Amino acid sequence: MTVTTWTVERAVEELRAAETGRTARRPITDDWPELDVATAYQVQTEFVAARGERVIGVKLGLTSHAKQQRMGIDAPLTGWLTDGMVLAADARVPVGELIHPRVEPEIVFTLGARLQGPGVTPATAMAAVRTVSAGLEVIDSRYRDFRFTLADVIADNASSARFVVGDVTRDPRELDLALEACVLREAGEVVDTATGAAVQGHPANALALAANALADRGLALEEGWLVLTGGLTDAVPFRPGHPITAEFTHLGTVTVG
Ligand code: OOG
Ligand code: MG
Repeated sequence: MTVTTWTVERAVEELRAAETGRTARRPITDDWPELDVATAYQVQTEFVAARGERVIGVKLGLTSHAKQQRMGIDAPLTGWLTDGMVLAADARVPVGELIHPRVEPEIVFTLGARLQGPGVTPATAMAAVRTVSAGLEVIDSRYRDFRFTLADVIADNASSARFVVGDVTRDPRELDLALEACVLREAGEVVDTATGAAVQGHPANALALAANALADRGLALEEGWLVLTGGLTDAVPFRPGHPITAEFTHLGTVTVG
């Protein structure tokens, strides 16, 4: 019989070491196959707390077919956003601080009211939204080759690293976000396209999903928080000198270089 010596604390230490040492590791579940989703969310909370930063919102992961297919996981998940993850508009990707960054376009909500599940519908979710913006998320899995199970990626705070939010803010009630289009370019070349419908049929569904999933853990989305609703397309590996741009129909253009 093998006795596992893994604990939440040990998993947090391993992920922190991978992040600060910029060394991808093998999936935690290779060493700790018993790691379940509930325990993985405990690891996630402690892993983020270890950064010593302020939580400013929530991200959804694996909300689009493109992302689910690429990562081989068909369940959406949530992670935390902190003030230390924010990049200024047109910022450089801090490649010297990251392992193997990838970039993906997202639709971003700013909440004008607290949103607490259970029972949040897309309509009640949207009633809590103040503005909608374009964003680019820079993900950076602490696992080698971005290879992980659902529990692994939850523990790793959904591969969070950095993100940038565009400076155009719109009232989502004036737009049909399912039809909001995004053209993703790398060094000027179109690499992918999508509309907001890629995210759970409509980004409002992703927001409701986040509120209800957090409620299962006794948590809520707070007024003023940002919510990244999940990559609309597959993520693009970042290469210095090859800026990535997401151009949206009504939400403007966001670039990281
Ligand atoms: C997991 C993070 C997923 C998204 O928007 O789907 C995510 C990964 O792809 O490494 O941020
Ligand atoms: Mg993302």
